[in-house]
Amino acid sequence: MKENIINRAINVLDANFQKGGFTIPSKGLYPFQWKWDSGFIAVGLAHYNIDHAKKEIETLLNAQWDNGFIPHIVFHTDDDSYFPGHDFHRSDLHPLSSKKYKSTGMTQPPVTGFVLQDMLRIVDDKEDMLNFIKGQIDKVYDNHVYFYENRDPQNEGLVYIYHNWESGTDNSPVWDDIWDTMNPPEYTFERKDTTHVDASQRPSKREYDHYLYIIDIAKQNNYDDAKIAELSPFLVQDPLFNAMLIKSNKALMELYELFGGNEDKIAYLRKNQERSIAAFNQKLWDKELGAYVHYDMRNDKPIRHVSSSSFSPLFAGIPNKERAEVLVNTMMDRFGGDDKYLCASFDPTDDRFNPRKYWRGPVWINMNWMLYRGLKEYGYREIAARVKNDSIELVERDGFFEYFDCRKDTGEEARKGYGGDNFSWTAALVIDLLK
Ligand code: 9WN
Repeated sequence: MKENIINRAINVLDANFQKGGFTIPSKGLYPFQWKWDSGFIAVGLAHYNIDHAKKEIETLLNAQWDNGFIPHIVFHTDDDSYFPGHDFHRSDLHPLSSKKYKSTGMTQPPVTGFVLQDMLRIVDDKEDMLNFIKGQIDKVYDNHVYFYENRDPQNEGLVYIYHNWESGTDNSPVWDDIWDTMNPPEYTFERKDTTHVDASQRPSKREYDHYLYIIDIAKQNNYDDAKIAELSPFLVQDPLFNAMLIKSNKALMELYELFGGNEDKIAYLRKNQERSIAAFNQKLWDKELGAYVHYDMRNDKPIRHVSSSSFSPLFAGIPNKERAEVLVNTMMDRFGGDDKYLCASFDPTDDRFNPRKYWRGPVWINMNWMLYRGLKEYGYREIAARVKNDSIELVERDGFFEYFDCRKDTGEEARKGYGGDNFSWTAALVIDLLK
């Protein structure tokens, strides 16, 4: 059974691998290369096709801008089955954008650092992988420098995101608080996602108006970070994004230490790491909720909802033991009922929870993969095992979907997998969980 599911996962990844040296997240729905998808995908590939794993990362890093920025989508082809495409995003507006690749002008969670370390963990031929990492690591380091130098206007140790697509958790109910502060124009455009996936599982038209409006403002300012920090109606310190940065900082420091030399880079990372962890625990911890939350910098207030992003700091080793205990209790109280799979993407006790809609409640395998590892690291072996088993059970029963209903009993509906089918990171991370 285990071998069978791994073989099926390999078939998904092989079918999604493109001639250009990258893997699409899902055929039809997502026809390009996405930043954080690529990282998770490379972890799965490293188990059985090291060349593809290396290529995946190399191709992504080739699209890096001259200021260290790595875009969230690299448009390797002219495929027009996705909206908004490169002609809407216009990365050429930024003077330092890649001349080789068209891309978006926004980024995604910085997973690449810890992914390099994971690739090294997985492969047998350590020397070969170390050589590969040596050739790539400075690009990832430059990306971290970009974040600290351009995305932290108040020099706090926490970086901002200016778009919900940068968070990776696109239509999380957390953003509803921000949409309430905005009134974007009604755009006329042709949605492509809802031709691939049932509209009830995707964001609404009005939500897309907000998404496009924020990009318009960034474009009017040629994607200038300082201008965006000054003008974007969406400016958020996101716990998931910052936890990924912290996790990857740690990986980069450990890898550089392994290579020897690079003292200046290690010192830079260490200084920022300490500041980041302190600021994270001080600013993003909500004592009353017993969880980490997002902070709305534009309106200067915390966004007080619990989501799967609230637990991602476990993966990055951010809370101390006592705080981790509070956090895990919050998770089990709100998300952990026997009637549910772990872990819903949004608080099932909150009015905004929707078990079928994208980031408003369904289980996502990448979040579970990080949660599993974080829980294990803090010694919560049983809960970690439940997260792993739930993930495998959902995939085994329904297939390699993008997200899954978190309710065990969905009444009449037989299927619990939603969104894109044959979804690459679901396949990749199932391989890693099972190996
Ligand atoms: C926008 C590719 C991406 C993931 C995101 C997920 C979804 C895109 C979309 O798909 O977002 O980036 O069009 O909905 O939310 O996490 O990286 O799989």
